[in-house]
Amino acid sequence: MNNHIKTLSVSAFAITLSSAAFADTWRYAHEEAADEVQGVFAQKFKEEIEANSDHSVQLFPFGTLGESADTMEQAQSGILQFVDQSPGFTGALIPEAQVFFVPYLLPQDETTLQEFFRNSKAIKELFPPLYAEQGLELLTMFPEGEVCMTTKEEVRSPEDLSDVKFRVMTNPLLVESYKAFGATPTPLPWGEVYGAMQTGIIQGQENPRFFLDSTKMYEVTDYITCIGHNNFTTAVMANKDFYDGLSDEDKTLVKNATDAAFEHILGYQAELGETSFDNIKAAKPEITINILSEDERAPFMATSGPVEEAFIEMTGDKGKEILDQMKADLEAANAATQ
Ligand code: 6CS
Repeated sequence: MNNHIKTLSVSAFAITLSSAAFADTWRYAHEEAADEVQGVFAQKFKEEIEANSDHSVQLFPFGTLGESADTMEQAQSGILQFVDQSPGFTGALIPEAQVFFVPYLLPQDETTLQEFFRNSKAIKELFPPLYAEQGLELLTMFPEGEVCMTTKEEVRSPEDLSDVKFRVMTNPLLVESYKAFGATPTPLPWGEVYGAMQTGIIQGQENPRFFLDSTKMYEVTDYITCIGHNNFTTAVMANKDFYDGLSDEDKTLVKNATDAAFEHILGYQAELGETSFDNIKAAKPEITINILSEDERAPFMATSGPVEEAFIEMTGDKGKEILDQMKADLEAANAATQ
């Protein structure tokens, strides 16, 4: 081989090596199906990463790698680079994230809600160090829609929940919240919920409107009741060692992809919230959907103070700081959207 050819083939080898070193496949797991809200967010993130770099993103929807607790462990250990886990499952790891289960804390008005998620100091400044302590880089949090209850019997007041074993995500504050609502809370991972409703092990559960439709939860339930107590929040994070090891260019890539997916999902989930009850009524005309009046909501709303206290007992000064900041952020969002 003459020297010229030798140099050429060595540099071709070097180019192959360098692109192998920098063009990675990043694994990203989420808690929903590919066409549900978390899946649509993840797909947009993947498209942005792949359109703007040589990296590729492999998506793992719910069920492919286990339950939420499993994918969180995989993300913490670095098997996964990205994970979407909702605060509903993060209670044991980051107790402060349970603040999202103080009833009636988040606003019902969609514009105010979006303003809050865009600008919240609690989300952007106070939560990231708490996730970092668990080996996670918090990338964003976003809403998935108004949470409503589905039950076998009609619910008009807390008394109607007194004989109801009500499934909640595995989260101590959500347990407190449903105790305060009068039910017998039963924490279960998501994969067990449809079967448990079908067989009568539980008689109630809650989820955002779109999820009641997309998971066909209406098939195993007769009443949907909305009391305006919450909006489903989820969080996307990266393994912290992986994230810290990224070049500045790749950190910017991840940030831009997150921002694009965040903007995309805000509008997407709001539209789904509008159409999902029509779909449910079309699929099961005999279902009853009750949006409780202000008067009917009053006893549920009265639980927010005691549940807030339970939250502060569980989380101490740090939790109080977050709750106070959330309230300040919500006031600011309210003022900005009046
Ligand atoms: O209730 C649950 O467990 C599930 N709900 C939603 C809306 N997303 C994922 C979560 O696992």
